[in-house]
Amino acid sequence: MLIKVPPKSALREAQTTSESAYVSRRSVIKGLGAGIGGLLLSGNTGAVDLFGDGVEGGASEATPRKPLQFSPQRPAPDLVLTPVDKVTNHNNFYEFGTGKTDPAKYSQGFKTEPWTLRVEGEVEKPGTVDVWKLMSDIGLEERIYRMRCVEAWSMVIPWVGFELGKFLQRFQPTSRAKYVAFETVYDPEQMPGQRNRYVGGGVHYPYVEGLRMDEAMHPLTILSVGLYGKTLPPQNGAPIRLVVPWKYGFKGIKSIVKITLVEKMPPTSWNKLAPNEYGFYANVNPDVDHPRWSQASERFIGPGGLFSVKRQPTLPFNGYGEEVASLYKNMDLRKFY
Ligand SMILES: Nc1nc2c(c(=O)[nH]1)N[C@H]1C(S)=C(S)[C@@H](COP(=O)(O)O)O[C@H]1N2
Ligand SMILES: [Mo]
Repeated sequence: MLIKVPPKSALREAQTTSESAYVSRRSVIKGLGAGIGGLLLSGNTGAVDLFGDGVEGGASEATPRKPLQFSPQRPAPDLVLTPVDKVTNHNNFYEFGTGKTDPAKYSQGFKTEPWTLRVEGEVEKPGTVDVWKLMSDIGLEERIYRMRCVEAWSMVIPWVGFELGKFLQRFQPTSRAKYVAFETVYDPEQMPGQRNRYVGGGVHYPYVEGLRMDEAMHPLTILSVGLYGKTLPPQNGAPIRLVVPWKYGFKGIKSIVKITLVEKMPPTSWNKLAPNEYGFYANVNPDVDHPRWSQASERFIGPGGLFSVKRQPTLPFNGYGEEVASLYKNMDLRKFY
């Protein structure tokens, strides 16, 4: 069994664990109080299914959905996990409505099988991946990350996933690849918010997001396929979604069907809707307020009722500054918000 090596910059210690037969080692990464548990599930063949320009075998041979069996780890001592019922019942997924409980209510029949993810653009080897097969091949790990929504609430979530950078490398990005564009599935029949402008909060669908290439390749950036050791529920972006822990939550695009490597900065959904309120970078920053509210503090949704949320100071880069601040060293973060 291969062992996941976490980013060197952030490695604090490695511990053995016997919590699960699948788990060979747990690594704890610490950066500015942010804990990241890294571990690997099952053997890693190192192979992603690249099928050239088509999906192997066609839909009839698509890999069936298999539930994830992953033992959640304990977070670093200074991190308190948001209970799973809050992670899965307080969501933003406007395709299913703008209320916080709408996604949990209206996404339960959402069909995520089969699911393919297309990677194209500035790559030597474009391809289409069977996402359920990918999950069994790529080597999954758990990452416990802070999550900070631009609306000023926050959670701590144990994700299951893999590094986006390692995944992208397999398609061989060209030297012209400067940005990565992501797209959510467009399926108005299944997504009421895509059928009706009011239900969908006025967002122009499909939801799109983007990262600069160095952000996409950063080891903290993951594609997630699970949380709390289980397959991602539909309301959290099943079967595959982006997690960029130092950025506001809206960068974490859900239910992704396409990734395109591009030369120019791609359009992003919230930026298109309200460019003065939501930038492309969207790095968590206590010093740059949203035009309509302060970002200096946040309401942490932890154990206890939704009404016992704790006010706490917002951390620059959401607590991951040690790892990522250098990506922005010559940039005015007030201008590039
Ligand atoms: N496709 C899509 N992705 C999305 C959103 C959305 O409405 N549609 N909302 C974003 C916002 S604002 C946040 S805060 C996070 C919420 O993720 P969670 O519900 O898993 O906590 O998803 C992001 N990804
Ligand atoms: Mo958000």
